[in-house]
Amino acid sequence: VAFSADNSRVTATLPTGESVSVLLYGATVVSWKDKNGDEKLWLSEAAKLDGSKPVRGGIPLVFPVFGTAPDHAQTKDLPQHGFARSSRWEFLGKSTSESTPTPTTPAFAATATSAAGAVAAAAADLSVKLDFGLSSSGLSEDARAKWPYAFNAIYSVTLNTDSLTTNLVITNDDERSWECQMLMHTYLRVNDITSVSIHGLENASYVDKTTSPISTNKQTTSALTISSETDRVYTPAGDDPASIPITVFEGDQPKYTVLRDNLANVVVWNPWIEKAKGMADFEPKDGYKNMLCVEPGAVATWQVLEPGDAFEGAQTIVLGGKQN
Ligand code: TA6
Repeated sequence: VAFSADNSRVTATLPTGESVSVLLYGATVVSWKDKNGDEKLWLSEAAKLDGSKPVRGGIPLVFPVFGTAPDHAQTKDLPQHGFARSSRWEFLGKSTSESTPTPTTPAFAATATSAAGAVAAAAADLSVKLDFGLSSSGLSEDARAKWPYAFNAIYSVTLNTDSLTTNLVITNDDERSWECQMLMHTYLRVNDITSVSIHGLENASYVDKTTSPISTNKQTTSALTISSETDRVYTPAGDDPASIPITVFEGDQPKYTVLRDNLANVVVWNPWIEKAKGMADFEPKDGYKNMLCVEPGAVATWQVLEPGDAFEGAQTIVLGGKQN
């Protein structure tokens, strides 16, 4: 695994060519490339990467509040989507794992120079996990004043050969209980939004935030397509909503399958023309044609954490239709 880290970003590349790049600012994944070097995430050409504002693209982290919650005493003073995506996280380290033993015996090492040896080495199904941490002491004075609770967050980004996993563990280190929401605000890259359909949300109830007042409990009975501003908070049906895979197709080709762990909600967002025009850091303006936010989260309700409790949520984005 090739690896580089400086005081602003960490990048890891697998021997098979896949790579991931994470800013310490917000622990924001800003790039995920497949073995051919094709970028899988959308990043605005005007995204601020200097920490002056949350990144427009990649995978910003939303915690402890999704959106704004003016009626919620504990989080009403926080900026939209909370402080996780605009705080400086610490890089805690990396670990790699491979399922194929690397050549150790001299004979094997000798053949490693042969084609067979090279194939064996390339077959090593490597993965690399990058860990990031944020706690109350790492917050800005302003954030801590607005949300004074003791917490710890560990965020792991794991690059596999055919998927990317992001996992967030939040612990309550306070004597008081508090409640939170979390979401991974993933900007997936697509070739043409008008040929995209999203499967897995059939029969799911959703809140539509594009209507005023927002409308609740609407239903989808078929695959979702995007032809105007879309901003919906879905709760897939069934007794384990987090277990429903969400697959993004382009035409008849599955491009991404989003698997969730303990995140019952999925937000689907595309700003479309007018809202894209209205965001200064959204460039190019027709970039809405090349992105789709599919955002696993626990946002429809509040997760109550008693002192010492932990809440963990994860997503795995699998390339193609494969479902691990
Ligand atoms: O993900 C949906 C959403 O809540 C939209 O309502 C829109 O506000 C989007 O997030 C982007 O929010 P941001 O604060 O990053 O501009």
